[in-house]
This record gives sequence, structure tokens and C-alpha cells, in this order.
Amino acid sequence: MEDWKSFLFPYHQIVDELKIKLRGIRAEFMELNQRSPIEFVTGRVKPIDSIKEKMQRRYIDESRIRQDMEDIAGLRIICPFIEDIYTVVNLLRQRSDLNILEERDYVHNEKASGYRSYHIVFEYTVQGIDGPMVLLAEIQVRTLAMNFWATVEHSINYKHQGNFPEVLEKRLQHVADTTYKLDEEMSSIKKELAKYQDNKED
Ligand code: 0O2
Repeated sequence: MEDWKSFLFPYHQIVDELKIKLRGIRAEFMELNQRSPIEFVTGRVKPIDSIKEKMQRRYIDESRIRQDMEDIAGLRIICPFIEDIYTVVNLLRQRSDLNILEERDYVHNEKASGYRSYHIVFEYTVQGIDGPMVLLAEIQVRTLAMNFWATVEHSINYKHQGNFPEVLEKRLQHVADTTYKLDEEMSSIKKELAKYQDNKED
């Protein structure tokens, strides 16, 4: 690629715009004095080295990156509870600025590594000086606990390039299971508390 900076420019635009828009959802819930299903939103443009590594791994030709690499612009929505993930997904499905192409539910179909998250691939239109440009982007929706696991596992995995001794792979899967149990327990506590409060009001 001759000019990565120009190539990546519209992806930076997508990430910047969507960070504001998605944080706006949280702001609207707060404005209404309602609990927000969104705790926070992050976003990043995939680093060039990571793009190159994925091109090699997936045999993606330079001329096909925009069509074949869907996560150059990536957003993450972090939720307090598992059920919030689906509330957020429904909110995203209603939006007219995202044309959703694919959804992958790794929350209830976790990856072999133990990874859980809900992935949405969509088309988004950025308005450039040469007119509108439709590009692919990805949103990952996950709980705080899932984010803890994925962030820490990614940082270890990055250094070891996925070559974990099997026993450590198992231990990481075990941590992922424990993390999911924490999520389930928090949801259960929330439900019990709601029942308790309902009874008090009767
Ligand atoms: P980064 O740094 O987040 O960009 P592939 O992209 O080929 O690996 P696929 O099926 O196209 O896989 O996409 P998938 O699995 O829907 O999403 C890949 C992204 O999900 C990864 O992007 C991670 O963000 C996240 N992910 C998937 N599996 C794992 C996992 O086992 N551990 C962690 N920590 N994250 C995972 P990148 O490009 O790997 O990384």
C-alpha cells in the first residue's frame, strides 16, 4: 500500500462519528433518568501491522481490503449486564445509519478460546469531499466482565501469538467460564433486587 494514511482516513472518520453517536445513546438514557444498557464505548482503527497480518492470514489482496476486511473500523460497546447486550443490539438494528450485514453471537456460542462477545458487521456511509463512501465496520458488544477477559487474554496472546501450552489454554478457558458465572450472578442479583423492591412498594 502506497499511502496508508489516505486509505485509513475515512475509517478514522467512521470511528470518530460512531463514538459520538453511540455515546449519545448512553447520554439519552441518563437524560431520561433511566439505567443505561451502555456503560462505555471505545473505538479504534486497526493498526497497520494488524491489517497486514490479517491480509496474510486470510489471503486478502491489497485491492480487496475494503471489501474483505470488515473490522478496520471497530467500535466496542461495553454493557453492565448480559441482557443489556441484546437491548443494545436491538437499538442498533433500529438505526437507519447502520446497514447491518451480519451478526455473530459469541455470547451464547463462545469461541473455543472462551471468548464471548456479540459482533455486528455493517455498512456505514461517510461523507468525504469526493462524495459519499460506503465502508464496512464492526461493533463488538460485550459485558464489563467479558471485556476484562478479552482485554487481558488479548494482551497475553499478542506476545505469544496464540501458541499457548494446552494446560494454560485450559486455564484461560476456565477463567472465561468463571467470568461468565460472575455475569450470570450479577444478573440474578439484579432480578432479585427488582422483585424485592416491587414487594416493598405493594
Ligand atoms: P483486534 O486487536 O481486536 O482487532 P478473525 O478476524 O479472522 O480472527 P473472524 O471470524 O473474521 O476472525 O472475526 P471474529 O472472530 O468475528 O472477530 C475477530 C475479533 O474478535 C478479533 O479481532 C478480536 O477483537 C475478537 N476476538 C475473537 N476471538 C478472540 C479471542 O479468542 N480472544 C480475544 N481477546 N479476542 C477475540 P482481532 O483482529 O484478532 O484483534
